Amino acid sequence: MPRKILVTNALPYANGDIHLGHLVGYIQGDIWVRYQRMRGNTVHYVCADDTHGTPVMLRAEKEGITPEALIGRVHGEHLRDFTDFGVAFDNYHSTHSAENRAYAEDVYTKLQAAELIDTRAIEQFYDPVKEMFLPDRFIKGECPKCGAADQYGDNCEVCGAAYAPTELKNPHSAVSGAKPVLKTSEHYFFRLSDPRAVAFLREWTRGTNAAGTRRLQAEAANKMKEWLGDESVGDGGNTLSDWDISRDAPYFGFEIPGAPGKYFYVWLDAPIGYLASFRNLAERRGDIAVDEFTDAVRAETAGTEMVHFIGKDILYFHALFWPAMLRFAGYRTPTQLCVNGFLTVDGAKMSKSRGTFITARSYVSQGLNPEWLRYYFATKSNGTMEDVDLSLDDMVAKVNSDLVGKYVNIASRCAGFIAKRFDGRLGAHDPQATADFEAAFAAGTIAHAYEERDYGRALREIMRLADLANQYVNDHKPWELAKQEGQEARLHVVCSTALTHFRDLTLYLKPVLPALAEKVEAFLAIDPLVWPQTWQPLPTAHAINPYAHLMTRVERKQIDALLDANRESLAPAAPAAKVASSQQRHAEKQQHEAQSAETAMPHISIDDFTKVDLRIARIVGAEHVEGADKLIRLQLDIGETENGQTKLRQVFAGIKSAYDPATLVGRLTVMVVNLAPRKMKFGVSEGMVLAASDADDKGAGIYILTPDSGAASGMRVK
Ligand code: B3M
Ligand code: ZN
Repeated sequence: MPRKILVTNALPYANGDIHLGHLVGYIQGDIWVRYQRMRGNTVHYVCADDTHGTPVMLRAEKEGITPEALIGRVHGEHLRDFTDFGVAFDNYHSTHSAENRAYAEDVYTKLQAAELIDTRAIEQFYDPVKEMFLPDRFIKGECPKCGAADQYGDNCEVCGAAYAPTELKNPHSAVSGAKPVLKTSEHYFFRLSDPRAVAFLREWTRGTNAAGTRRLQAEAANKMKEWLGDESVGDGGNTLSDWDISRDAPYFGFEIPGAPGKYFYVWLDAPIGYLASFRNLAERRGDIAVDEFTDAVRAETAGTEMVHFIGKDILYFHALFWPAMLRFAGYRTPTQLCVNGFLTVDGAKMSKSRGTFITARSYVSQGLNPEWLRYYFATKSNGTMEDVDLSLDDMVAKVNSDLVGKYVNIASRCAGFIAKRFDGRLGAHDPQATADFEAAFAAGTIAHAYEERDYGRALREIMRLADLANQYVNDHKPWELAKQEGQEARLHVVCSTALTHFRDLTLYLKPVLPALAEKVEAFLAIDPLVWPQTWQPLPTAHAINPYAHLMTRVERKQIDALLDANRESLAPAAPAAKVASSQQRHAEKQQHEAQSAETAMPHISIDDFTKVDLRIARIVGAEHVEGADKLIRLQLDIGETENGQTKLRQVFAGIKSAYDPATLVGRLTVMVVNLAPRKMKFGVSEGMVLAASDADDKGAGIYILTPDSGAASGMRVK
């Protein structure tokens, strides 16, 4: 019986570019889907953009467009990136869709009916200027543990402490710079602490699905044990707390039915987006019984599966909240979570300053072949949650030696003789060679490895076969047979046999290298390759097409150019030239509450840049500000006069930790003069001065910019 599987990948946020870190999980998912289809199983493969939440709302505002316009544009970019990397979803939808709203409301209403929704008042930071509650990531201040400046509201990047935003010292809103105030509001909670939920999750996270496969990888199941506690101890060790599923207006999302001004938290409707995308697909296709995949009872009878590919940073949401939501709303629960680790590049976290924070787009536009990356990622995937390292030299070596040197080489050494000597037609195959080839590997090994997502193992096995196929060509040397009298028939058999081996290797590589496989199918003039029931050689007298180039070698210099491109396109690189004025509190990175990766700043046009009026300024006064921990009050001469008098500008700069005011007087620096004046507790700030610091203002100090000698107050900087 063929399996019926709904497969999903995590929904990327609609507020940033797809980068190579994302692609690890998407490529793993796509390979699995292609493998399952080659086995004759029915797979629906869906994804969508995750569109709701504060970061999208604020970014749209900053760009001066509606959130709908923003998510529409990003949707196009994301879909193009996935398509270019061969990640072929049946549907790429959006969480901002009618289907998603309907599902979210249905799930919520059913949870309410099951008495699993509670409301209670909570106190939270509120930005009085922007008039909105602030997510933790939009509050900054000094770490309550180590005092490090400019830390987010949830944890300190210097000492690693986790805390509540209310514990930050000198908190400020990253949106407006204002000092947040505490404000109470009513929130909606999903009662995960309910004994029914805890009991269900204990069973679910430990169990196996109908096929006998564990729902969670061993490491994930262990993590769950930590989170869920052990029922054999004391009170059962339950550590789950209720989950806050509402956010107050203004918020970009779905309003909660019966709760005006309250919105579903982005993480509530994000996974529901899997179902929404699937329903949208089914509606367009018309031949999919949606309920068989989504309804608890019907899914059980139909034996359908639902498999989620996710990154390890979102395990918590997918192994606790999501199955519990589904279970108590009467939906089917996931059959399996396939969790991947993070990507490192050359053993380190992706970094903008090293150029290893590589976007999917830059990879493609630099002319690199996406299948090189698919192959390399596959060789490094073993079905566990371990991090995947992209070692750039190793990638060059593996692609060149495995794919070009071993695999493609078989065809390129044999195909020409078939075309030139045998009118493009194959001859008989060599039964002994084929038997040896087939006997060399256990037929199920590769299939099993694919099923378990141990692609590295599958590829090692395939490359071992490629070695054997090459050995056969080396042993029989068609190029010598071609020169020998009376060896015509032998030459025909050797080349035909090698091409049959090549066909077999292509079949096994096809889930990883679909575009290459398609070229080979065209070259060999064969039907799309599927997993064979019984083995057949390429038929005698079968006509193939002339050999066309299949894959080029990757050169290290292409990789270096890619790194350069990513270094250049990303600003600011560390150490970052950054504005140090206290009023520059804007969230430069539109970071989601749960997003850990840095996001690149979008490109701007020269017109955008020239809107910033930068001038040389002479510091004529500098003094401490009473009651301010970080600020120095600067009086700046930018060559302006009023009634014949030099007119000074006052700026409050957050450079107190680095400078003694006395040493600043008389110096030249760079000032943004056309920043809207801002009223602060200590007076009006009429611009800002530029200073450098490391990316996170951590430890490395603050350095104000100074022009070369010869520059004078009032000169333009451009
Ligand atoms: N958008 C976070 C992420 O991209 C989040 C995933 C949602 S999956 C339902 O990793
Ligand atoms: Zn700290």
